[in-house]
Amino acid sequence: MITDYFKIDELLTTEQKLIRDSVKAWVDKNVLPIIDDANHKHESPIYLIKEMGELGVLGSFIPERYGGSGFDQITYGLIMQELERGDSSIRSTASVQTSLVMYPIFEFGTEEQRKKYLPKLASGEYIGAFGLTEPNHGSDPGSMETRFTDKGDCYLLNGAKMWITNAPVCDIAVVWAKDKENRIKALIVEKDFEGFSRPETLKKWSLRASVTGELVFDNVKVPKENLLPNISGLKGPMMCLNSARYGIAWGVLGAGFDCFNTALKYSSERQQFNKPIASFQLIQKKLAEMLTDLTAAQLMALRIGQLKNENKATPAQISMIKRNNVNTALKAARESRQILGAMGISGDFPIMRHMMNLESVITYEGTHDIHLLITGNDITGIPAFK
Ligand code: TGC
Ligand code: FAD
Repeated sequence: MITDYFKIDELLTTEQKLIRDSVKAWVDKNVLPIIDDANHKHESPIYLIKEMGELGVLGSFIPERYGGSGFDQITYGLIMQELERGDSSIRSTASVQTSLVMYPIFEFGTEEQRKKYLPKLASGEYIGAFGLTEPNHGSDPGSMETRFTDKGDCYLLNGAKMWITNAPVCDIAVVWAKDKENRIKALIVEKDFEGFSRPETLKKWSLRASVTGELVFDNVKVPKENLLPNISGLKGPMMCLNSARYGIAWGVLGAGFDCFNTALKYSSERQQFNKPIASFQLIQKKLAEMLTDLTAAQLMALRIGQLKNENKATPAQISMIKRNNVNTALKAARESRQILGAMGISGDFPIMRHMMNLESVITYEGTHDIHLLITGNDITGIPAFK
């Protein structure tokens, strides 16, 4: 098993390694035995969220006084890596809860909102969702149609969000909507609010162990105290995405290395033409290139983690690494699947499951091409989106 070709562990603190190893042990015990079945059945093991809360992986960088763990950004990344080694759906739950629900409440909310929601989200008592994408607006969230109007004693919310992780099982959703001046704001919508429904999106061939759905608002009355007061504009959801995209850049390393190691072991044992297939140059090329690319992606993750800890990581750097690392992991999954031949499609190995999951990860949180355009904009000063 190779997961650290460049001795990156020597650059981690004892605490970072201890936390990483405890999450690894938890994944081995609780995720690996059930995850293939969950994917086959298209069922989410969302019951694991309470244990994830006990483990301290929900709100890992949120201060302890709000129920979080107060860990640094590299620890957050290492946690995401171990969770996604289990399955992208497990990492998705932790990253949505942490970066897309707890982070905006912590960063843009009032003290009352923090105290009311953060401890319950940290423990897993509450499940959170993040509503940005709409049926007509995915890559271009600035054109969203969901709106709220001021009715004096409350806000009235109308519209719909689509492709929302954990929507059908969420207790609260952080929903981005426009006010009458077209300013993008965030509202906390609770599951029991009248007029709020959350239909499930079925028949997914990817992230089958994660529940996805819509958030539909039909004249939903939202109490005024549920508006996050300290943010206005598209930069609000984008700041949340910076955090989640960073976590994904680490997370996919878990899936990528799991594929690589599965292929390495299989190719050492599988004999064809009276030799292990690992002895053939074409197999070695695949393995060597995979490890090179995964190791480079790992080093990028560590460096961006250091920059995040110093509050110096730019959104464009995060876009670059999200794009690079997801693509690297997906390529590793595709190459590994080939190395296993027919066995590559079997549920006895994790490769096809990771590969199908990564086909979502390369699209959500900004598509592969959108991140390329963000890099293009950053280096030329010319936005090519429009
Ligand atoms: P643009 O004109 O470039 O910017 C508008 C305002 O937003 C600010 N901004 C950012 N601020 C902080 N961080 C970033 N990354 C930012 N990107 C943009 C910008 O400075 C500006 O601020 P201001 O104050 O000047 O107004 O925006 P645009 O309309 O041209 O759109 C470009 C952009 C960046 C939105 C687009 O390229 C993009 O990123 N689209 C992707 C959308 C996306 O990622 N959606 C993700 C939905 S959530 C999700 O997928 C969760 S999956 C979870 C899981 O299960 O793990
Ligand atoms: P589109 O924006 O319609 O893009 C389609 C294609 O056009 C892409 O290839 C794209 O790169 C390309 N394209 C678009 N604009 C340009 C351009 N200017 N130049 C060149 N090419 C362009 N969203 C949430 O808000 N919350 C969630 O929790 C969430 N969870 C998700 C879970 C899953 C499993 C999936 C699959 C998606 C989830 N999403 C979520 C939605 C996700 O963020 C969007 O799917 C993503 O942002 C892309 O939007 P879209 O699917 O509408 O694609």
